[in-house]
Amino acid sequence: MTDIVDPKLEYHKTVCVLCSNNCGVEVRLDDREITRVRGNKAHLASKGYTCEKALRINHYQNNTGRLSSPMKRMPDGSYLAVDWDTAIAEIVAEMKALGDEHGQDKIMYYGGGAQGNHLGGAYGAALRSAFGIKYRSNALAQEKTGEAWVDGHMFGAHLHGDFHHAEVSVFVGKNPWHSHGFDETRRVLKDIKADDSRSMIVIDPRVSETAAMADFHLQVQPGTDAFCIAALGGVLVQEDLLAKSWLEENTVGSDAVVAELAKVDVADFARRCDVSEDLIRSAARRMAAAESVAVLEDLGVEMAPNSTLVSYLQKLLWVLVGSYARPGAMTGHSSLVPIYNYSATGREPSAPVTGGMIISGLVACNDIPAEVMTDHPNRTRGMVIETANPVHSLASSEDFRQMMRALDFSLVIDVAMTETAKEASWVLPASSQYEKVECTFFGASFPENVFTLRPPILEPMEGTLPEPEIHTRLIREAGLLPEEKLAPLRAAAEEGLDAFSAAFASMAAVDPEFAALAPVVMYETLGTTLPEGMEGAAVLWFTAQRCAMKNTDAMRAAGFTGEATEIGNQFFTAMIERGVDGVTYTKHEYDDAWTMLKTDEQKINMDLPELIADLAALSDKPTTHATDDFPFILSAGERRAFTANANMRDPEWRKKDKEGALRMSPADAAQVGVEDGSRVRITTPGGSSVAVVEINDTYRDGHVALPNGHGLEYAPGGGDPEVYGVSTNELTTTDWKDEYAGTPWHKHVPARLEPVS
Ligand SMILES: Nc1nc2c(c(=O)[nH]1)N[C@H]1C(S)=C(S)[C@@H](COP(=O)(O)OP(=O)(O)OC[C@H]3O[C@@H](n4cnc5c(=O)[nH]c(N)nc54)[C@H](O)[C@@H]3O)O[C@H]1N2
Ligand SMILES: Nc1nc2c(c(=O)[nH]1)N[C@H]1C(S)=C(S)[C@@H](COP(=O)(O)OP(=O)(O)OC[C@H]3O[C@@H](n4cnc5c(=O)[nH]c(N)nc54)[C@H](O)[C@@H]3O)O[C@H]1N2
Ligand code: SF4
Ligand SMILES: [Mo]
Repeated sequence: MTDIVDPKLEYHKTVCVLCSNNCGVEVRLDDREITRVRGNKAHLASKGYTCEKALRINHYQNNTGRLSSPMKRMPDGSYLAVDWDTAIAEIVAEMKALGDEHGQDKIMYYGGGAQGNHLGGAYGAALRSAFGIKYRSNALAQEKTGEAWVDGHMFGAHLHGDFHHAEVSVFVGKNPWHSHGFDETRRVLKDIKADDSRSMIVIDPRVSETAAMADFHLQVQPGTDAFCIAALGGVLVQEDLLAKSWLEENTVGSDAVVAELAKVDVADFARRCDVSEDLIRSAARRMAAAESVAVLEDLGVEMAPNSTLVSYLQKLLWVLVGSYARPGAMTGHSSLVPIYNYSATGREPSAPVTGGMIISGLVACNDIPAEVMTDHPNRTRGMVIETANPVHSLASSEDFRQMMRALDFSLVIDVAMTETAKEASWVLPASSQYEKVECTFFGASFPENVFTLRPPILEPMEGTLPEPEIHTRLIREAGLLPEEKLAPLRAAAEEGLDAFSAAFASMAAVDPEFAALAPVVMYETLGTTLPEGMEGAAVLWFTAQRCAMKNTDAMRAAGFTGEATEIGNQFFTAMIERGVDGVTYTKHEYDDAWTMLKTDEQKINMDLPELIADLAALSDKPTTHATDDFPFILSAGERRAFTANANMRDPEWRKKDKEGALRMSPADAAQVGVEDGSRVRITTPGGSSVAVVEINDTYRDGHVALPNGHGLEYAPGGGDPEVYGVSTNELTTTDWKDEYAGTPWHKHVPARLEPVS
């Protein structure tokens, strides 16, 4: 008998990194290949659930696109592989020189985290402090900042919908069957469908996989959601379906908006969005009759006309029926690191050149090229881009390419030589998300919340470094981490977390400048006492402390003991020891959902005058932006079975439809004169591309869609790269955007189609 197990048969716990759910998985390894993937049933949030995308995750970890050396752009445009020490020294010298000449606030930071990769962003905060970087942005500023603006003013908090228990679930421009967005998504959708006492309302122009399961599918004409949702609100008000005493007790400022909704001509708005008035009325009545309603919006409305108004109207629906702070309803939630900063969500325009709105501290993505390509004295001249591929993912790839070349300095930190990296002056290769400790930041559950920290399952690929180490090296090179300041903290860390807490607190009290570098200071001190490979988790000690300070009672209810500092330390220890299965760190009472509101009197504020004025003027707004020249509406970047933003460069990951077809209705195909599998030229005001056609009867006539995450360069055998499919942002423009948040209208791009022989 022997107890030696074949290492190839052993399972290692980690998560799937392809969407923000980060489902817990167990994988088998053969050397560095991930050979088998299954759900981790012990994971407290995902409970063994995965979708099909996780099963072929090896294409992310191992592919010919991985970068293995720092790269420096040469004057002729070629890239030279250089060693790490040289790269770090030259990068720091260039950043300092730029700052000395023009001011450090002329460097912008973009990115910091993708779907399962967040510690880089946490350490990036230290980089920003170290180099005086003031302005920043990330992908949220091209999707969620309009909603964040509304949340900031209505609740001062980010909210969670309890779809696991909601009597009525409403999905607005959201296809959770494919895009997920809450734990165990498909299980939950199937449960709702199987239960006669629960209902699902979907607002989507397409019979999406989710809409096909709905009890009420409001199949709006693309871009007309504001009319549809205003009509739903109009029915609630006009048919006297409001939770009146609840509203009186729990909200402020309802009068103006209720008066406006009373004026909505429901029949007229139903016609404008092309949904039957009866269906709208019965959906509204269903919401009003329910014990609980939960609503989730996503890109179908966030990237379409009137997006910020739609976010407001959508939230009014569940507020009007009083669905907050009970099971199945909407609530606030705890978070280890809040995703949004509502105190940095003003009403005043403030980006340095364009004067665009800065929401949650983020410059609107569509404004970024204009912040660079101008002769304005405050123009951005340098950029640090981490875990993001803006040339591919932001509106108008061509503008972003030109912008990259117009910068005096640019640094990209990525695992691949991406479309953005190829335009940068420096590229640093990061270790993959399976080669370093990483965590899930988007966990947003209530009353219980789970945090997942996962150890590496592989050594860093040769030549790469984890982001915490990269940021630390840059800051050390700048001379900001003197040994005499680190030594006492390191000694305290050796003694244990209590001693470290005390030492860190006294350092912060006397040396705020050093404390501003906290993430790298913790990495260099506490990090050295953590198990091998877990050093990068050091930054989470501080966030665990902050979380314990804020949620002391809820963390006690979750099983932690003692005062806030001890609770924080216990939580930190728990995540290091068993974070891969998730740690339940808060257990709230439903009443806590009220104290989570950061509004006056902790009531819901319904009065957003700008948006009420927009609602009043809605009848003057067009219902489509199609024109004679561009008669179709293109949804540029749909989530499908095998899309994962730009995280899968290897097309072999997809078994079918490797290029990503342009889908259209049978009638549209007949009218354009194309068949399944034929080629079509698609032209928009932003550009022109050729796509393969798929005829699909789930689309409305006039509405066509291309998948996201395609059109990436990839060299299958490591030879010359090829481009697979259409890169949607070759077709989009930066001026096609929401007037508040500056978020792009990617789901509503006017287009022309011509057959290609
Ligand atoms: N498989 C997969 N999952 C993902 C991702 C991925 O790349 N692949 N990416 C993740 C990310 S970053 C995000 S932000 C989410 C996005 O997730 P979703 O927003 O759900 O994804 P989309 O498919 O872009 O758009 C959702 C729906 O909007 C509809 N739509 C189009 N136009 C309109 C309109 O005018 N009005 C309305 N009401 N609906 C419209 C589309 O028909 C589609 O069904 O997905 C996440 N999950
Ligand atoms: N037209 C159109 N454009 C869109 C969308 C759309 O629907 N239509 N969707 C938008 C949305 S909602 C989003 S969220 C954005 C997403 O776009 P981005 O924010 O650019 O993010 P990702 O595409 O997820 O790419 C993340 C980058 O991280 C890299 N990466 C992966 N793992 C690691 C790692 O461990 N370390 C580092 N340093 N890098 C790593 C990948 O190689 C990739 O280059 O795209 C947006 N773009
Ligand atoms: S893609 Fe998302 S839902 Fe699917 S397994 Fe991965 S993390 Fe889970
Ligand atoms: Mo996104």
